[in-house]
Amino acid sequence: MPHFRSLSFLIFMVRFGSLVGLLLVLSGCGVEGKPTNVEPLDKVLYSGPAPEGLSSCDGFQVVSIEPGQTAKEAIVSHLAAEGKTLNDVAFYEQNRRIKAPSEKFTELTQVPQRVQGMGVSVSSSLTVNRQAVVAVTDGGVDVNHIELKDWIYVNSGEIPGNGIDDDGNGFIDDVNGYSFAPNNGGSSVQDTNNHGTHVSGIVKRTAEALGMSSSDLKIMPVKFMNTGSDGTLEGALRSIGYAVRNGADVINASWGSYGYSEFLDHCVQAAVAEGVTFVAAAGNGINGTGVNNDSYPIWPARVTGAISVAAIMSVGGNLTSFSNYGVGSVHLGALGYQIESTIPGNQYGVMSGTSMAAPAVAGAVATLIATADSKPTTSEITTSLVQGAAANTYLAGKVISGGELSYSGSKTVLDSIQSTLP
Ligand SMILES: [Ca+2]
Ligand SMILES: [Ca+2]
Repeated sequence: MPHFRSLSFLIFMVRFGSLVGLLLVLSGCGVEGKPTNVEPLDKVLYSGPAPEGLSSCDGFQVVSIEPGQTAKEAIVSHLAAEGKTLNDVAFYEQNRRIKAPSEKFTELTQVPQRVQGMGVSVSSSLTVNRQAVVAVTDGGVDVNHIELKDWIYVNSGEIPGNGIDDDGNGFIDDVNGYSFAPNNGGSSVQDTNNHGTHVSGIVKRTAEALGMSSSDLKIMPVKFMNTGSDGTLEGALRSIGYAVRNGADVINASWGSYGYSEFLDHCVQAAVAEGVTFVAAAGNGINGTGVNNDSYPIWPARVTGAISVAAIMSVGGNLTSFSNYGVGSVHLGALGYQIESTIPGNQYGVMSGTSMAAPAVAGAVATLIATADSKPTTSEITTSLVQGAAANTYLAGKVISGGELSYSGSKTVLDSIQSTLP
């Protein structure tokens, strides 16, 4: 039987080899002046006159760019028709494609790792004081997966399938989250590329290993990609806005871009200001080799207030060769090499990447939030993760904490912070 299991993993690796190490990358201007997958789209987003808070995520206007027009010409023309000028606009950006980079295929050389090994074991049972919701902004989630279905967020105010926005949140039939994926928006959040279901399984397994149950943690699927390469900046922004406005405590972003986006920067900062912990992958390097995010920032991981996560080989082990790092920009490491988790159709698969490390932190953060005496602030969570990280000699000088995810260490720090409050 164990042999059979290994075989099925190998088959999976072959079938889904292109997804191993997948980190979805917003295309944009590249590092060292080289463009990376720049694919601007025929829309321009603008916000004005003063985008405040979450309006950066979903309060912008979208204008089509006609053939032969630049983004600026399109918006100037559009504004002129309304008797306005660029002075009435806070900022604008051309919409762009989200692409998956070509990642180095990582051979399966050892028994797949399960998140339970990730320094997250606890001896005592948990006292859960509140439910925590983790939004997985990604390519959708198989909400019917036998391991995940009980853990999926349910919008109790929404009657499914009746074509009516019963809870009046602006989204029809959003009973399990919502999709902002190109040409596939709507109430179905079903995963069509494996990545989001794999990420969700890591969130669930991490929290479960810490003692959380399906009533303590809910995973909110917010989809903005279909294939892993066809998402847009617009969809990413709307996904974050949806998650925050509909009760997420934590947002996981296993995607990123080396190209700066003013909208994304404002949007993520707004999410954090609303009290949502934003956990992002530090990135899988450039051409498969990790780079220093201090010099080559990746977004949204680098946004002020976000928590950036690097991928390590094993508990106490080195950084993976593909993982980005940065003593001034990446907060901590977590397991991100050959991780077993869920994929659609009641299947299981192995993937490597900072995409896998981030949701381990998201699951631990959800557990910290659920078990704290009073709901922690985002800065309390960040302090707890950094100060409570387990020292790892390979990560000294590589990440802010010099260490890797430790739930028990973080819990101790958080309890200490909260006990000294008046
Ligand atoms: Ca609704
Ligand atoms: Ca409905």
